[in-house]
Amino acid sequence: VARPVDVETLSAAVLAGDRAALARAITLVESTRDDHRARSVELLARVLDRTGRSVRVGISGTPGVGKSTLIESLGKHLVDDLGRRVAVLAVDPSSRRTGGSILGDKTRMAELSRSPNAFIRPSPSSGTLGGVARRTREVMLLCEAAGFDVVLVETVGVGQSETAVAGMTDLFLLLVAPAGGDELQGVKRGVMELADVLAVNKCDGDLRAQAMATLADYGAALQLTRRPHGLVPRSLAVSAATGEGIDGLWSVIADAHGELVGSGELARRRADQQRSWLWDEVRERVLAAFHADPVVAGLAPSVEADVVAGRMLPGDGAARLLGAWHR
Ligand SMILES: Nc1nc2c(ncn2[C@@H]2O[C@H](COP(=O)(O)OP(=O)(O)O)[C@@H](O)[C@H]2O)c(=O)[nH]1
Ligand SMILES: [Mg+2]
Repeated sequence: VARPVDVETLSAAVLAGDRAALARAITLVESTRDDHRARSVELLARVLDRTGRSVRVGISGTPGVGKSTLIESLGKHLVDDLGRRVAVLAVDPSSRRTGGSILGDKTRMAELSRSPNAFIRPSPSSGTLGGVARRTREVMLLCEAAGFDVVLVETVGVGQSETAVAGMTDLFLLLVAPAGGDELQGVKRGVMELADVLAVNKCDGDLRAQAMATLADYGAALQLTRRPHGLVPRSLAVSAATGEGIDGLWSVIADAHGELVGSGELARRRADQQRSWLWDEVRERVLAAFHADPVVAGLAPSVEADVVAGRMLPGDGAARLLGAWHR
């Protein structure tokens, strides 16, 4: 976006499904420049009424579990067999220096990435999780406006990224690998509670029996998780590598989605998500304005030093900094 972008032309091209325009629109939305920010707000406003009509699926699992292979396999099924248009996005809190983008391995999605009905977009390589997540939500809207009717949002299973992804999608798919014994691979209880669908991958060859045993373990554990309003969680075994069970996986996802629509739970989930997105934006902007204040910036080092040395309580320090803020 070196040259000024005519937002009206760009939004029309995005709405017409022009992939090059979509890519340019995403670059604009991901830009941190103030003038780009203003344009991207205008762009999003122009396409807003054409968004929201996709099936949004969050996909998570530890590195190596087979997320990329699964997305390739599921994506091809959706595009080739079901005539859907699939966008693949990533929420990746890690920087390039500390491990790289999760979609860096686009080679595992070689065929899907060549399809005109698929759109694969790696996440920005760095930034706070909140910042990445905000852009991913906006990118998702752009993809919907461009006519993609399934959006797969991938995240690696670390820290809060699962919560962030579950907080912007309709359904959360947790992918696990066959495990030995009855240990549940250290999957945290909170993450289990997020899972609407759990798939044990690599159910093929020598791993088949182990995968089925793992499925039984997880199936039992899933039934014990708290589900205040949600779905009864589904679980199944698949092989992303051979494609076995991948059509069944989509049936399960589509079924669950239909149930969410029918019960009104999808509308509730999306309303909650919009509300938290609003307050995320407010928090981020308030903090940015706070840090940008010269008086606060001038005072911060000494307050920080006092707090670090134990001479001042953090609460007292915060009150002093906020008191100095010329808002
Ligand atoms: N046997 C078997 N291997 C798989 C399957 N899916 C992925 N793999 C292998 O597992 C490794 C990690 O896969 P990848 O998709 O990159 O995992 P990611 O890190 O979760 O994205 C690769 O060597 C894949 O070939 C599967 O269904 N069966
Ligand atoms: Mg991967």
